[in-house]
Amino acid sequence: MRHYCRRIASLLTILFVFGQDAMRAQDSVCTVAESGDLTWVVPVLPGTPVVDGELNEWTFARPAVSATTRTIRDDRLGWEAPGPQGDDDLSAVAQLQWDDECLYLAARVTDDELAETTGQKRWGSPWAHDSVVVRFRPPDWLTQGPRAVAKVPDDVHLGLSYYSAGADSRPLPDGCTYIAAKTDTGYVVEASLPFTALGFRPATGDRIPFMLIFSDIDPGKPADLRFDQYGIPTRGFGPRQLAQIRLLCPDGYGADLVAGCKSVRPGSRLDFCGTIDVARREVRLLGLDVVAKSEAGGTWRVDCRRALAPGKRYELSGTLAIPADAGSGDYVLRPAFGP
Ligand SMILES: [Ca+2]
Ligand SMILES: [Ca+2]
Repeated sequence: MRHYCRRIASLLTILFVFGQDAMRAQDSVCTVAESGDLTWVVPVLPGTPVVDGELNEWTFARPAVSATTRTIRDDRLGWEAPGPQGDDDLSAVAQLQWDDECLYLAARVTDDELAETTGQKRWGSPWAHDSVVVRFRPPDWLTQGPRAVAKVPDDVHLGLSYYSAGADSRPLPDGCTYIAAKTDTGYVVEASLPFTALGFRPATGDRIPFMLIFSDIDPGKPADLRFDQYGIPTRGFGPRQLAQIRLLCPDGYGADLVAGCKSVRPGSRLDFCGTIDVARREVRLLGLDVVAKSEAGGTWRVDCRRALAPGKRYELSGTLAIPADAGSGDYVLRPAFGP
């Protein structure tokens, strides 16, 4: 909570600086400021694919993750250690979807040589195989919050390793499953990863530190070229250096808001801050809905009309005047969007 209070204090400073953008509704203030692009946001739209190794229901026109020599070296969206010899050696695109139960991942990997894996071979490390390793840092605000469902490690690695036809896939924990299949240029992977493996029930707007690591074993090459790997998107290995998955609504945006306190008194004031990512197309923010958890508390809206452009992150901050006739109790804040 101390962290949130510091954040609120700094954002209220921003509110002062960008005061000309503030829109007032009675005594409430809601300020919206553009804060950057979505370079480090991995957008995830809702959907429930059939996980069968066929990627027919996926589109890769705008992949959530694109791992190529260019994106790693020129766009500086990740690291390589050691680096592949080019996109034919190792490159990939990946896409994600989510529903109330699972995060789904599909990846098309280009790999010039597959390390065949038989049913008799013990799996061992994902880095000893051609693998798509999915890494999460389940955030404390979800794993220790009201939607927590299971205790999980600080760092979750799931090795989605290629396996030969007739062999079994790598066993994964917590109900996670995947199918891998050979293609003319490498292999594909399709996975179903229950949110219980990340320790919480999901909600639109959730942000989860995340990266993919593509591991490549080429057994027929000289010793110094038999292994290479990409990690993307990431600026490093700390939780704040990873990119973040953002769970979006069907219209392609996601928001999370933090209030200074969850319970309010009539006539009091409530500070808040938060972010909105807009991934797909322009949307119109109408304001903030303050929704009481009990029916007696009522609901009201603070106007904050603003068009939000795609490809951008926005910071919201402000303070709400709680009406004198509002009921006491717990409230949640929700951004309201409309035409
Ligand atoms: Ca290769
Ligand atoms: Ca390989």
